Amino acid sequence: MKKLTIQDVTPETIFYQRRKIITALGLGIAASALPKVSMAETKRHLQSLQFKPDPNKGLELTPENKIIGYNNFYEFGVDKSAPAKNAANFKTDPWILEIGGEVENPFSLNHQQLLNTFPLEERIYRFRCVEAWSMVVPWIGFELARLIEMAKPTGKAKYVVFHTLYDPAQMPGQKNRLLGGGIDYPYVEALRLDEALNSLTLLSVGLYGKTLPPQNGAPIRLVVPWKYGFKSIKSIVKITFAEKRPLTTWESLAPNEYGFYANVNPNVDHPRWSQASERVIGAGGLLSVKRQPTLMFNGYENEVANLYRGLDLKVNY
Ligand SMILES: Nc1nc2c(c(=O)[nH]1)N[C@H]1C(S)=C(S)[C@@H](COP(=O)(O)O)O[C@H]1N2
Ligand SMILES: [Mo]
Repeated sequence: MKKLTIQDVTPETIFYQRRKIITALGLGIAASALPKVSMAETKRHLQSLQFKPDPNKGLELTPENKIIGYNNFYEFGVDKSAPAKNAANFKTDPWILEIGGEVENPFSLNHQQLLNTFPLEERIYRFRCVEAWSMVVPWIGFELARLIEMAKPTGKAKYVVFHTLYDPAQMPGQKNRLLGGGIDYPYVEALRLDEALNSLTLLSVGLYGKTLPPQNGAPIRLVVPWKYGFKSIKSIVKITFAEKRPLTTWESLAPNEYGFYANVNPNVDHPRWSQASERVIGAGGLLSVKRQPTLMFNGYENEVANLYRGLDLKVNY
């Protein structure tokens, strides 16, 4: 597979136009306050870009209404339609993201700084849930590596640990074990430092040219496209660097079903279902079922296989 670069999906000019728009949205400035051409121009460019068949990847975007209407965000309930409903009034501004632990330079970012500290890019990624459904999402965000460089991990830092907001008053699933799927909150995820530094690993603040809707993990969430979706933790308030691998949420709930690595792998089945193929969430209704073969590392083998040389992927699932 051809290496996925930003140039493949979005010309640089668009980033900067979009960055302005996103920043403006974050500040609550009306679109009319933006430079005259940018909104219409950007829209036109986006339409031609997003729907132009790509000879290298041929990735067809999942419709926006599916990406923002079919969600897993157990803090807001376990049904796919619950997060869009129950997170509608979720307060994501003000927001503080704290960065600390084994770093020389601990710091924090407020809501506005999340959107304008690092250059934003659009990345069109395959997204594969462990439940065997898949989407293609046009994310907007920045490489986690940029934030890591700023934090300057110490020699002891081996893992990067992410924490979702804990706020039972706003998150019904954190108040009620049944509603929240039996998870011990806050939701915690982690990556090895080298996985976190891979240039595919994104901190996302938007999709489809807008800031993230709450149900997709506003104001900032992780996107690790070669791993099952549960690694892509939402609504992050804390990132810490650690020497020891922490116990992550799904691993602690059912260690025989959900491993720490969670790399998409058609040859390693979930104990209760096959991972050899996946159901494509597409434009059709629930009855139009399209299946396709699962790709090794979700199609990003060239970019990430070297991270796992010598590791038995059947044991380290
Ligand atoms: N905090 C938190 N993050 C989470 C989840 C969750 O329940 N809580 N669900 C995960 C799972 S299982 C998936 S598949 C993706 C879904 O992301 P999406 O709703 O944007 O498609 O979010 C992941 N991140
Ligand atoms: Mo998932």
